[in-house]
Amino acid sequence: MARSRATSSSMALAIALLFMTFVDQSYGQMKVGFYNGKCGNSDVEQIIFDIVKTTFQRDRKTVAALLRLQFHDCFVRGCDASILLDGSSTEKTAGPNGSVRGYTLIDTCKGSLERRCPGVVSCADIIAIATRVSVFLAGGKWYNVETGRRDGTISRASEANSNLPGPTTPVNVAVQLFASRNLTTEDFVLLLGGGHTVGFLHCSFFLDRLYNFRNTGRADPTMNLSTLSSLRRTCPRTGSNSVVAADQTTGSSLTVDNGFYKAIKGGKGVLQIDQQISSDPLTRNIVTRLASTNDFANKFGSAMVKLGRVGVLTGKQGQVRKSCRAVNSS
Ligand code: HEM
Ligand SMILES: *[C@@H]1O[C@H](CO)[C@@H](O)[C@H](O)[C@H]1NC(C)=O
Ligand SMILES: *[C@@H]1O[C@H](CO)[C@@H](O)[C@H](O)[C@H]1NC(C)=O
Ligand SMILES: CC(=O)N[C@H]1CO[C@H](CO)[C@@H](O)[C@@H]1O
Repeated sequence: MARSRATSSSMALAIALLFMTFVDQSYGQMKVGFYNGKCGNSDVEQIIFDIVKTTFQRDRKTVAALLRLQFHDCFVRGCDASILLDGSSTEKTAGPNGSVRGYTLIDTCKGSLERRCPGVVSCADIIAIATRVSVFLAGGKWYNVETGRRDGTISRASEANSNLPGPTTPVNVAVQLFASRNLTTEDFVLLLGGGHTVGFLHCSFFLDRLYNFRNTGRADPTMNLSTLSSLRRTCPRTGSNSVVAADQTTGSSLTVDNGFYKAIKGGKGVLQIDQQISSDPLTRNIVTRLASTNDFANKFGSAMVKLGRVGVLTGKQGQVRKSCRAVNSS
């Protein structure tokens, strides 16, 4: 009796172990500290930290560049650095990517790492590590990033055009788009607000709200009137290529904080979707909570970690590129 119980429990253990091995393979081998001991005596995350810090100290907008870069990479074919590939019709040539920046910073990190340990650190992981560093330097809480991603070999402009949401995408559609990437409604609100708390927006993306909202010939009635007149000064009806802060809370536009949620609660959202998450029944309670508690500070990092899991290539999938801008020639 006792013996057969022992046998069946060791059987169960063996099955559990087998199952865990299987799960481990199918869900990939990402983990915190994947590069520990893999780059000679060099600390991969420290090398990236130092480079991002130098760039950030020259230009605090580096955090916006990297957050948007990671979002656009992960939403198209997963977090596989496909956005970095050069070519005549790759993702970076697509309309929604027109103002994405940060490519040379990633090149600098890659160059430094290739000199120390060639072919070890993927470009997809560099994006995730560098973005985390910039979030921390801009006032966000430190979060541990999982690493072990491999780089993709395919990049298509058409896929960027069809997978990235736009400023007038309805909230419920955006929620679905995030859900299809295993991101909850709260993750969506955290990520949109965490990105747009530091970003700058070109007039063309919200001009309709200032002058001719849904062809009414008037401004969007949900916009705060003092924000409306200020945005109209920066963005006249025609001809402006200026930018305004997506976070209209005074003094908060370069900091990773919950200022964005406070701003949209006061009608100061700049993009249509930014304003709408404060009133849509799917998201408004989350916005209210993030505007008035420490939840954003505590949860943004884990939402970024989940963003970093979307569609990753691991193990023997993909490759580790030699240059982030080109697929390895075989
Ligand atoms: C429904 C979701 C989203 C929509 C429709 C959207 C749309 C946009 C648009 C239209 C711009 C303006 C680009 C320009 O003026 O050149 C922008 C900027 C930006 N977005 Fe989003 N976005 C979304 C979600 C996110 C997320 C999840 C993040 C990051 C976690 C993010 C980060 C940024 C940043 C940082 C900028 C400013 C870039 C800069 O200043 O260089 N966005 N977004
Ligand atoms: C609009 O913004 C102004 C200036 O920040 C603020 O005093 C006012 O309360 C806001 N209006 C509404 C309706 O939220
Ligand atoms: C979502 O999660 C499931 C189960 O963990 C996984 O199989 C799937 O690949 C994930 N989807 C994306 C887009 O990452
Ligand atoms: C870096 C890059 O290729 N940017 C392109 C993004 O898309 C716009 C619009 O198609 C192009 O004008 C940019 O050159």
